[in-house]
Amino acid sequence: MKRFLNAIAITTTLVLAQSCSSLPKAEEKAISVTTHQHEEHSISENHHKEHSTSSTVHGEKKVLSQAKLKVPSNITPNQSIPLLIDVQNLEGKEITKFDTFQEKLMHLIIVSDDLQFFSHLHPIYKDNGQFAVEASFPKAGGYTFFSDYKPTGQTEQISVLKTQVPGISIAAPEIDLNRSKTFNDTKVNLALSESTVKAGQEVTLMFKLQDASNNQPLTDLQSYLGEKGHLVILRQSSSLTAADYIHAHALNKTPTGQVHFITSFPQAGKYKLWGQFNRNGKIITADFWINVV
Ligand SMILES: [Cu+2]
Repeated sequence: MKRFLNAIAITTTLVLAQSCSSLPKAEEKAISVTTHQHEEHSISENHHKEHSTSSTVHGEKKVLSQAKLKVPSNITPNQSIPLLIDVQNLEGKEITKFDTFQEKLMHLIIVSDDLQFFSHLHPIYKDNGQFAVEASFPKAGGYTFFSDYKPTGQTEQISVLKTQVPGISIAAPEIDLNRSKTFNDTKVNLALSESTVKAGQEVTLMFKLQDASNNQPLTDLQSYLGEKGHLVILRQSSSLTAADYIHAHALNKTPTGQVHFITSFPQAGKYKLWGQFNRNGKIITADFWINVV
């Protein structure tokens, strides 16, 4: 149980243009990825293991930050786990000033690597470049974190972090391409502007939200993090990277009970989408799969 393996470090630096869909042109974001997997450190209560990300150069925009994730050395499923994320410049010096965007200093998306689990959290800034948040992990297996933040005066950064919840992971259920689902008292229907979604092609994703009791369009949608809705998209992959991650913003003008997004999918594959909406103070997370050819 208390063993100590050598760290395996995998470093990937990638650069890509993320589509930021409320804008007519794709907005470019700098993205950095590195995975440092320190498997199974020996334990002491406050001993965290670290995973870190590295740098990227993106066009003329130089990326000047990296993030490190600290998690307890042995994560038990379904328990509240304290996470720390340290943001630093490339020399390892903490970054202490961040701009608020979409109402928060940091947006953190956590998914299980099979894309069955999704969580959208907002870590709180503590001090010395460190953010803290609690998360719980439903089952054993790999998890990927997309940490989204904006150091003051810089472009938005996405750092990809990974951790492992020990134990035997259960096989993921089959991919379900159903376009109409009910989430508690809300029925959500996803319609696409294209009958076949092709890689690289712009597509409008239309979420139609109805009250499940009477099938009437929702009239009690409110803004969520400053917008009509948020959409996170990930491509199914054996090892998730920033290239698989899309965060789209809702279009402003849509019919009652509908939230629309425009995006494009960078490559063929199976993608999972999580649309998030605020129904009268309660956040609805509506997940769907899309096949891109
Ligand atoms: Cu957020």
